[in-house]
Amino acid sequence: MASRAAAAVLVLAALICAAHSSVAAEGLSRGFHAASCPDLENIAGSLVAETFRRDVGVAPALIRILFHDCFPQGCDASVLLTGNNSELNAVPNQTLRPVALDLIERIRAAVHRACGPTVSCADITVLATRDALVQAGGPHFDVAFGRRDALAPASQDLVDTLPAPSFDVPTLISSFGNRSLDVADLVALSGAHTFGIAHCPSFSDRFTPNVDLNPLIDPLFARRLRAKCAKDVPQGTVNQTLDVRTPDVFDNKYYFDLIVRQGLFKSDQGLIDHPDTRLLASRFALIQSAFFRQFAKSMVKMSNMDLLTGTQGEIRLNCAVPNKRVEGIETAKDDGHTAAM
Ligand code: HEM
Ligand SMILES: *[C@@H]1O[C@H](CO)[C@@H](O)[C@H](O)[C@H]1NC(C)=O
Ligand SMILES: *[C@@H]1O[C@H](CO)[C@@H](O)[C@H](O)[C@H]1NC(C)=O
Ligand SMILES: *[C@@H]1O[C@H](CO)[C@@H](O)[C@H](O)[C@H]1NC(C)=O
Ligand SMILES: CC(=O)N[C@H]1CO[C@H](CO)[C@@H](O)[C@@H]1O
Repeated sequence: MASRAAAAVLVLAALICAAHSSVAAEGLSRGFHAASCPDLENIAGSLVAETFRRDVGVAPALIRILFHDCFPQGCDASVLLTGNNSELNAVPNQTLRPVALDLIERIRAAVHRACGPTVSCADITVLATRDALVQAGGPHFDVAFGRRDALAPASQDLVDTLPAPSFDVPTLISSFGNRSLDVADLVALSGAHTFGIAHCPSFSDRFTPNVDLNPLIDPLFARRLRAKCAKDVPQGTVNQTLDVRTPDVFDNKYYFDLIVRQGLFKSDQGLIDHPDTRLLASRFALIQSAFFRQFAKSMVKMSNMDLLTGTQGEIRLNCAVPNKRVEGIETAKDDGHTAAM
């Protein structure tokens, strides 16, 4: 009798553990801010919606910021820091958009005004991205809270681990694999290129006269890119939508682009050509719900990479500046994207 009860308890415990781990990374929980900041999600949601009405580009801008935050050293808002050795000054970040950096800081200011400094910039970045993705037509992904902010930016070496658009599929698989992201994560998360823009220097390998035809590119598409971009390298003042079909909507049209060889980057186009990724990319082109399901799953994984929790890091009082600088000689006014508080 007793052993049966014990077994039942064990089974129950195992079930609870399994359910728990699927919901949140260690140290995070859905209700982390429920008591200390009950209005968090309302405040963030309405600021995201209001900004999206003004500029739909805020949605792709946010999700790219999240990727560039999480991938190098974890989702710790390190990418938001300004200053000498900041990640924002590193090459891949030169095109992160101010409208989204500003929005994150405006949410932080409003949330801290309502609740005190209880919510990190890292949590706010994930939350704002979740809401913006839904605004743009994408799937809802599950967000648990409790992230803390980094004290300093990631090193240049770590920022350099961000994948480049010139990568072939084996190199992309290696790059993602190094961060515990698998092939399904790669194919799905690349689908974020279904909205937003790129600047000409990012895809000059796709329109130069002796264009590398592996993977193939639609010749008419290549000619259009050349006409638009040939004179804009290396300046990068001209932009091109990543998805030529529905540039502002989060849907599965990106995978259609790949089928007709109108993927903008070599890293995109390769996904439909390489045997390791072709089946999944085709499936996502055919079945949007399959793409959305995997995308939501992969976003949970990405937004829980290498977190600071508990007493690690800090709750930043200005997303662009470590607290020791806010309190020190340098004031927040010196920095790029600050909101009045
Ligand atoms: C698979 C490897 C990836 C490569 C090589 C890559 C590369 C790039 C490049 C070069 C740009 C254009 C930058 C510019 O010229 O302005 C870009 C834009 C973008 N990327 Fe990626 N990316 C990758 C993965 C991701 C992931 C995982 C996400 C998010 C889940 C993402 C989301 C975006 C978005 C939304 C934009 C448009 C940003 C905007 O409109 O402001 N990318 N990416
Ligand atoms: C940035 O570098 C300059 C020159 O090396 C230095 O004077 C300044 O204090 C640094 N600022 C920060 C925030 O570290
Ligand atoms: C993945 O990690 C290995 C071992 O550190 C490294 O040699 C390789 O270059 C990495 N792959 C990519 C694409 O960064
Ligand atoms: C992209 O280019 C279009 C057309 O030239 C321009 O109106 C728009 O402001 C640009 N977007 C960004 C974010 O620079
Ligand atoms: C958004 C942002 O801060 N971008 C910066 C990236 O780095 C370049 C310098 O390399 C700055 O000019 C940009 O302002």
